[in-house]
Parts: sequence; C-alpha cells; structure tokens
Amino acid sequence: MKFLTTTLAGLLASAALATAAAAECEMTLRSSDTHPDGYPTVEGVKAMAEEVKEKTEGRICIEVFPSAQLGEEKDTIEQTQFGVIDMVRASFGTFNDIVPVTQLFSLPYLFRSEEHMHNVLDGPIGEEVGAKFEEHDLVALAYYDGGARSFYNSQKPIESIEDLAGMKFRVMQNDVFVDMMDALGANATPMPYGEVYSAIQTGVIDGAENNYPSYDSSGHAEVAKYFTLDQHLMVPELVAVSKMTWDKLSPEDQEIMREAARNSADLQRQLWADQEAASEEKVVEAGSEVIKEIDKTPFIEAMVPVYEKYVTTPEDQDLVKRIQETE
Ligand code: GTR
Repeated sequence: MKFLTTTLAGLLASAALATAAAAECEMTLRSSDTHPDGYPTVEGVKAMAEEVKEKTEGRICIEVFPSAQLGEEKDTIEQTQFGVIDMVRASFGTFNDIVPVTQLFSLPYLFRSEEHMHNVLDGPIGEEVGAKFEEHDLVALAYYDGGARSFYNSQKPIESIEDLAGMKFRVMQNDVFVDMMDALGANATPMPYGEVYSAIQTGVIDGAENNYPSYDSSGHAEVAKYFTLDQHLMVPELVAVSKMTWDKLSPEDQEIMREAARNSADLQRQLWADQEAASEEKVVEAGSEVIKEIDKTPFIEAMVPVYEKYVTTPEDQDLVKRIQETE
C-alpha cells in the first residue's frame, strides 16, 4: 500500500512537472548550426532564443543544436524547407542551389568590405533578397557576419595567383565556387564542411578556403598551416526559419521573432569582430604561417569569366550594379 501511494504520488508529481514544462514552452523550435558552441553564429541564435523566450513569456523556445548535430549544412537547409527542422543558420554559399539569387552574393570580390556588405544587406537590397527565400519555403530573419574567406593549404605558402596552379581545394557545394577555382587555375573539390579536416589530413585535397574563425574552430589550422589572406569571398550568413513553422505563429509572435533576430545580428557582428582577432592570434601562435602581403589585382581580374557566366539577365546585372554602387 505504501509502495502504491508513493508511486501514485510520484506519478502525480511527474505529471505536474510535465504540465509545468509544457506551459513553459508551448512550442520548441529546433535550430541547426554547423559550428560549435561558443562560435559567434551559435551565440547569436542563442541570444535570439533568450529574447524570444522572454518576450513570449516562455511560450516559444528555440533550442540550438551546434556542431552539425542535425546534419551537414545543405541537408539541414532542405530539412528546414520541409519543416523537419524549424530553423537554420547557414552561409548564403550553401543556399545557392536552393535560392538562386544567393549565387550573386557568392561572387568573388563583390563586397569591398564588411561595412559595404552591411550597407547592402541592411538596406532595400537586403529586404528584396530576403523576400526571395519565401518562394522556397524559408523565411529570412537576419544576416550575420562571416568575414572574408581566404585560401589555406598543407603544401606551401601561396604568394601569388600562379602558386595556386594545379592545387586541389575544397569549396562549398556549388558551381559558382567550382568556376571560381577554375578561373584561378586550381582544382575544386566540392564537399560538406564536416569532411574537410580528414580530406586535408589524408591528402585527398591540398587545402580549403574560409575565414579565420572557421579555420581555427574546425581544426583545419592543425592540418593546413599555410594561410594566404587573399580575401576572395565575403559571403553573408543567414538565420532562416521554415515557412511551415512560421505560418503556425501569430503575427505578434512573428514580429517578436523578427525583432529578436535583428537584435541578435547586432550582437553577432560584435562577437564576430572579437572572434576574428582572437582566432588570428591563436592560429599564428599555434604555428600557422599567414601571408598577408599579396597582390589581389590578378585575383580580381581572373574573376571576369565568372561574372560573365553568372550575371547574365538584365535583372541580375542590375542587382550586381546596385550592390557595387552601394557606398
Ligand atoms: C563557414 C560558414 C558555414 C559553412 C562553412 C563552409 O564560414 O560559417 O556556414 O558554410 O563556412 O565552408 O562550409
């Protein structure tokens, strides 16, 4: 009898707890990121989660799954389109096959600086591009910083465009990056981010390209010591939510999500600047050889055929022109 009472009491208690937990989060949104905990993009979405939770009085919770726990970036974008995952933070580069306009934002040397990129994305062009995601079952919420991407490899210091000849580099899985490598005289191997470390280690590829924080946090710096600051790509990072999830939210909750995402972008950009400096210092201390003195002109000039191939319609030409003309 005592056992029964205790069990019943236990059951009642756990039922009460379950109700309390449910009342706490009526909806839990799962958000994916390829980067580990502590990385600026992960911390950005976590800050957004806190604000959403606070402003909805605990009704809407966002749970961030870092380190590609929910899958590689491209797969998680597709899962977000289908509503299997609610949110994803990913590079525009990985959206190229899915939302074609992102390809224009993945053109080498399009953005002159981070400030230029902010001015483009925080203005009407950013709104216009964001709206295009809806046609593909995604809602764009915020643009994050991803700095500039540069080449690194395990073989030799790259001091000029000629040094790239015949070398094999991993690129994000899209044709624009394959064509970029062709134009530079190197070979591209598109593959998911999570496979790059061992591909360099085993010599399947000579290197890859990314920003300092990714080069550092992925461990690529351990296996590819030569980093050349050619800054050929500056690709925006996006926080997006599944249209299926979005449509379940009230207009008020949608506005809370939008505002929290916007605020998280401000924080992420600060965290980004700090992390870029910290990662640079860390990889140099750990023995990476960073080549900063590099003439970018031949790299920029080599991109002409890439622009010719991808900027073809009058609409695309106009968009690229407007981006270039933005201060
Ligand atoms: C990082 C970016 C990731 C991912 C990765 C890659 O800079 O933050 O979203 O795109 O690069 O190269 O796959």
